[in-house]
Amino acid sequence: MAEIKAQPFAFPFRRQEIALVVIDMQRDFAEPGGFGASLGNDVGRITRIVPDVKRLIQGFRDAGLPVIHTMECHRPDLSDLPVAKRNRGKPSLRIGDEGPMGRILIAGEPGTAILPELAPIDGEVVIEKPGKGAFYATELGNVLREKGITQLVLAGVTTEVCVQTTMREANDRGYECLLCEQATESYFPEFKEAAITMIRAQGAIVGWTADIDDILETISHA
Ligand code: TIU
Repeated sequence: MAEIKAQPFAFPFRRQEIALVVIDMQRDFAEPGGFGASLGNDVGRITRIVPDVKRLIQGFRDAGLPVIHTMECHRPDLSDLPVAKRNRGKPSLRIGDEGPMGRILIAGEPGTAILPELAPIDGEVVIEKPGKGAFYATELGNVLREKGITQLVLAGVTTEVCVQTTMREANDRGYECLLCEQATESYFPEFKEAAITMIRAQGAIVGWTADIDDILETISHA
């Protein structure tokens, strides 16, 4: 059986059952004036991983493997936004407020869009999610079931918030999850390192982590 070199041990690769899930590579988390910046974060860290996320997406496309994108966003009437989420963090601009890129984290607004370099292409599933995890209140579980997917490679932002939450949701649902270390980022480098370490601890208690080149190497020969 093919394997991807990974930690804490090799990831058992099943070509027919694997998909890439790219979490929340949106302008709101990566550009000044968006949600991430409104929480006081240095958003420049996020843009630095764009070339590697792009390379990973291209590798999956070239191998004919599915790519799924997620976007953290809410309905314009805020009916899917808990008051507790809106008020959390005392942001300078709250979700739904008008910012320089449109309304913060609202579906259809310019700032909520996926970064143009990483935009989905025709046929790729885009999941709009109101929570940090991509399974809560979305169609992701059904989409994966219909495609026969049981293994997820994860990329995107931020490592310890939406990526890790999604990975934990997936792990509890029985998916085998592999996090691409170079294609994920946090506003806090120490949180990225800690998330990677805790995910693969205890014999991959949440999942595996791997180097981007090791993932691309295996999928390119599949
Ligand atoms: N604030 C933060 O680190 N992340 C989020 O709010 N959302 C995602 O991680 N996508």
